[in-house]
Amino acid sequence: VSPPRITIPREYNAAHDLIERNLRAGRGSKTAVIDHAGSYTYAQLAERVDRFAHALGELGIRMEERVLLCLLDTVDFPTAFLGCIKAGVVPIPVNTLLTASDYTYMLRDSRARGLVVSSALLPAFSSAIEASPFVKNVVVSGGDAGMRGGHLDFAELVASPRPPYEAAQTCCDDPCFWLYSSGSTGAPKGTVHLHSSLINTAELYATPILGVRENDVVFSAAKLFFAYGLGNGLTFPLAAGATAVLMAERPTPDAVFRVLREHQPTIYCGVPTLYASMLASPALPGREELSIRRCASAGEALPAEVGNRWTEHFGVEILDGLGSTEMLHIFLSNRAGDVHYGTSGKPVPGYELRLIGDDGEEVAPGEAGELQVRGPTSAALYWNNRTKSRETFVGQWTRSGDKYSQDADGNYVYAGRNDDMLKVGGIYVSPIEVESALITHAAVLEAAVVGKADDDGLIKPLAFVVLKPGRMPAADLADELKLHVKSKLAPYKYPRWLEFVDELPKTATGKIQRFKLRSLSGA
Ligand code: 3SK
Repeated sequence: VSPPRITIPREYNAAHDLIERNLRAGRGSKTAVIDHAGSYTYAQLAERVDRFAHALGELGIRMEERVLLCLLDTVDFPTAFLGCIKAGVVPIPVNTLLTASDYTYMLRDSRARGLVVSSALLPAFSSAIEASPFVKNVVVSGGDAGMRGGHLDFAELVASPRPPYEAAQTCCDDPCFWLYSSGSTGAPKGTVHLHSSLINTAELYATPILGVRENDVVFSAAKLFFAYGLGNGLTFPLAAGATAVLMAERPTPDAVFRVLREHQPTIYCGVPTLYASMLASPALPGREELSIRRCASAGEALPAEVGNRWTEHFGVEILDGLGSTEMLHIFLSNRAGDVHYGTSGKPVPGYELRLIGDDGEEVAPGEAGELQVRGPTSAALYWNNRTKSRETFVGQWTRSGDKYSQDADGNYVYAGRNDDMLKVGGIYVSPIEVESALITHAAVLEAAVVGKADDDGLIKPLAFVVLKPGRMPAADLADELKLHVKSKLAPYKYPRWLEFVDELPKTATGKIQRFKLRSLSGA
C-alpha cells in the first residue's frame, strides 16, 4: 500500500483548518461537540474559538507564548486549545491528575504566560501559580465566583460577541502545541508539536485505519490531555466533520456506560484497563443497546483475552494500536477485518518502522529489538532539553523505548520496555519516582518498584520494601505506605501490591537488579 500523500500549504494554521473546513462544507448547524452541559454546533464552536483568541490578545498574550491548559473534558477544552492555536499562542494541555509539585515544574519549565484551569483543579495550582514568575493571567473554567478565587471567568471571556478572528500567520512547521512526556528519570519533557501534525494524524490514521466519517459520533474515554485522547476526541471528529462526545467525569465503567447509552457513539476509544473493567462490570450493556461500530485501544498492549471477550459480547473488533506522545498518535495498528489480538498489528501507511538490536543494527526476523519510527508527525524536539532530544529524535527516526518483535505474518508483538518505565492504565509511571516517594516514609530504608500483571494481564506497580531496623512488616504498615505514596504522587502511581523483603538484589556496584525482582513478580 503506498502511503497517502498529504500536501499541507506552507502558510497553515491548524485551528483555522480544523474549523473552516467544516464551515466551508456547510456544517455550521451540525453538532460538533456534546459535553455534560449541552451541545455546540460547528458555527458555535467557531465563534467560541474566535472569542477566546481575541481574549488572549486583550490579556496581552502574544504569538509563540505558551498557555498551560489543565482542563476537564468539556467544550472549554477545544475552545481554549483551538483558540490559542488560532492566535499563534502555544497551548500545553497537561494531565489533570498530577500534583502541585508537577504543576509547579511545568509552569516554570514552559514559562507559560497564562493558565486555563477547571475550577475543580484550581486548588492544585495555588502554590504553583505563586511559584511561577511567568504566569500573568489565570482563567478558570466552570464553578461559581467563590471557586474562581478572584481569577478570570472563562465563560465571561467567551460570552460577548466579537468580530471573526483572523488566524495568526503561522506556517506548517511552526510550533503549535506541546504535550509533557515522562521518562524513567528526570523531569517531564515538553514535547513540541508542529501545526502540520494534527491533520496528518487524521489523514494517516483516523480516516484510513479507524475509519472516522462525517456521520460518526466519536467518544474517547481517554482524556483530551493525552495525545491519544486529543486525536480521538478532538482532531479526528473535527477533521471528518463528525460529532465529538466529551465526558468530564473520571472514566469509570458506569460513567462510560451512561455516555454510551445516552449519546449512542458509533466510534469508541478506550484503554485496556477500562475495556477489562467494563467487561467485568455487572452493568455491561447488551450489544443491542449500543450503536458502536468501531473501537480503538492504545496506551498499553491489549491482552488478547480482553479483545476476544469484547468482540464476542459486542460483535465489534477493537483496533489495538501503538502510538506515542512524541509521534502524536498511532503509527502501528490492527486493521478492521484483520485483527490479531495479542499484537499491535502492522505499520500505518505513511510511517516506516524498524527494530534495532543492542549492536545498533536491524534485528533478524523474529527477534526483538527497539522499535523506531519515521513519519511526518514526529515532534520537533523536547523543550530546553538538548540531551534528551538528541537521544530520542535521531535523524529522521524517533526512538520509542518499546521492544517489539514481528510474528511470521508481519504483525508486531510487544516485548517490554527498553527502560524500566511502566504503563499503568495507559499512562507512564516511573518506578524511580514511586521508590523515591516510598523512601520518604520514616519506616522505609530502601524500595524497588517493578510491574506485575493483574488478573486481566494488565501491568500495575509492585513495590519491594526493606524496612529500617526496628520496624516490623505488617499489613497495616503496607496500607500506610500505599497511602503515603498516594499523598505524594498522582494517585494512579501508587503500588497496588507491597512486599517486605530483607534486602534488594543488587549488582556489585550497588545497582538494583530489577530483572530479578520482575521474575519474582511473575511479570
Ligand atoms: O500509548 C499509546 O499507544 C499512544 C497512542 C496514541 C497517542 C499517544 C500514545 C502514548
